Amino acid sequence: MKRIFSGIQPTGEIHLGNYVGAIRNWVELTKDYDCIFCVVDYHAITVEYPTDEFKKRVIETALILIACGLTPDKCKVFVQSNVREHTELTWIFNCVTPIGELERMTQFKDKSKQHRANINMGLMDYPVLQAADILIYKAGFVPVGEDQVQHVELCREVARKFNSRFGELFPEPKALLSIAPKILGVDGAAKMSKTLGNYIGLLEDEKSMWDKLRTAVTDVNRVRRTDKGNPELCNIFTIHKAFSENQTLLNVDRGCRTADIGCIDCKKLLFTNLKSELGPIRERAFSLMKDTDYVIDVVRKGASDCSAIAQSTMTEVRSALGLFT
Ligand code: AQP
Repeated sequence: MKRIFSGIQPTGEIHLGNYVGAIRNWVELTKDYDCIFCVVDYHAITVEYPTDEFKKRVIETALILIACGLTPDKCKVFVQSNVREHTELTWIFNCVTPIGELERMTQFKDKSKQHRANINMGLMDYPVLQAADILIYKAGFVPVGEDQVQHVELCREVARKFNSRFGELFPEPKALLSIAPKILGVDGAAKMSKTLGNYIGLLEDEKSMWDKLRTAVTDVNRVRRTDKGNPELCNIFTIHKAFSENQTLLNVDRGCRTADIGCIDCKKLLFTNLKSELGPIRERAFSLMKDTDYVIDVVRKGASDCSAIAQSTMTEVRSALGLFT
């Protein structure tokens, strides 16, 4: 069975972009693949974060993954820093990764602008740690949103460079995109992102969800209710595609283009469908919040299983490098 690896940062509330761009697809993939999912806490420390809240954020992130359906009977879920071999392999990969490749990464450039006061080595090395996360499990596929495709490409290059210098050890993993690989934020401009704050959170209360949805930017050329819109230019329609049936999509598409329906009508339909899909997930999440010991047990067991795989890969790596062990 082919193996899949993917990760999510504990940098804040998990949002609709994370869900339809990644997590929902991860749940589907557990049916056909041996899946490993990771809360990547070492990636999250590349930017400023509140240390006193960090453990809680890590557990909440794992809790949401489980509530979405990534249960221990279907896959492994663990916390990155609990399997120390990831950082050991990162050092080795650093020695085969060209600096020029890291400098041209879009995320590095964006985050460097966002965090001018702390452009640290970790921010630049982020994709190398990601390559180690993936390759330490010899994963063949990496289901991600569009923003991470460039990093998966770099991971392939790291694997190639390692293999050509030290011998064939790693596969070249491929990115797998979901049906909604890029969801914009409620501003309709930037990618929906935890740190940009332009998101709708999976566990937000319904009133706040609706307030954000109601005021979210649609097709900017549709100024008045009577103007005809273009769904292809509307981020709300992109989200609709992830949550609504074909017939609803056809009706919304036609209604928008003819101005038979307004943006609020369209958003109300979406909100109904959002609530019906997210309702059970939210219920499970709220019930897991009363039993965080269960979540901790899941990630501890996940880490123990993953450590065994990671240690075995590192034995091969050390031998390929000719290290004294
Ligand atoms: N807006 C998005 N649309 C589609 N997919 C998305 N993903 C994130 N945002 C969108 C995918 O979700 C997975 C987990 O992402 P992450 O938490 O590791 O990091 P990220 O991509 O940097 O997400 P954020 O919310 O933007 O986090 P911050 O603000 O902390 O940087 C990934 O597969 C990602 O592609």
